[in-house]
Amino acid sequence: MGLGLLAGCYDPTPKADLPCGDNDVCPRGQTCVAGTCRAELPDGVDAPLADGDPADAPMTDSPPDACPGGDNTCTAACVGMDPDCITTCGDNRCVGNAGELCGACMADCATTAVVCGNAQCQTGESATSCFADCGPSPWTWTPEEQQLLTLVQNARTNGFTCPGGSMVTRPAFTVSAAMLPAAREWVWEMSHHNYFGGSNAEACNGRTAAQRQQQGGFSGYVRSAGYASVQDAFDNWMASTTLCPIVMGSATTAAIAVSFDTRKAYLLVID
Ligand SMILES: [Ca+2]
Ligand SMILES: [Ca+2]
Repeated sequence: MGLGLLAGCYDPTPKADLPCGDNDVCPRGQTCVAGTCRAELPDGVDAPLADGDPADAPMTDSPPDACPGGDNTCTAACVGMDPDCITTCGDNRCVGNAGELCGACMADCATTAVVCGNAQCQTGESATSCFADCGPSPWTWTPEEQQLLTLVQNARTNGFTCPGGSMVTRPAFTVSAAMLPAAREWVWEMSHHNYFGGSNAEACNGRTAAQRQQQGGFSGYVRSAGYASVQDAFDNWMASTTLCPIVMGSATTAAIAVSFDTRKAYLLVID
């Protein structure tokens, strides 16, 4: 009898519908009902296990592969979540969207190869994929650009006397949409990358001013960084014996770019 009970305990599938033992004892998982051992229903179940209701399905609110590691891509939205966004200056990887920028890590980012962080918004890069080089879209500082343009146009059409010069009146500039992208790329390098370059106006990634002007379709420029307001920047230009004559010069076409980021930067390009 003892041997039989022991064997019953270890029987993985005790037979049901056998007579109950003494004191209505049944094998584990069975209950004595009217003298016969019956299989028990699982405890605590009062509804079907699966009723097909989609609300019971596991839910996620973003694709699990939105920021996959190991693809050598770090979008701005993935900073802090994507192993590809970890920055180390000197590892030959420029991760501009994670803040590794040309001005601060020239070892990795000062290159004309297509990398995000070299302060050049290149083919295949956009505000979404490479905020570091292309800046926001839509552009954030259109009102400031309009403000600066109005100051420039008013000086030209109303007439202005540059320091050491005589009164000059000019037609308003024809505003060029074609020159605007390169102008904004440049002002973004000054403000977001905090890179001004030297008097040769070279780009952080090694492009010369002449190359930048050719790419942007302009032949001259006036720029500044660090002034607190559009008015301050304009007043500084017009008080300069070298910059004012450019603003008031004979060029006919212009674009103006302004960006307020790490620094405030202002740029007039002309042709
Ligand atoms: Ca790096
Ligand atoms: Ca780039």
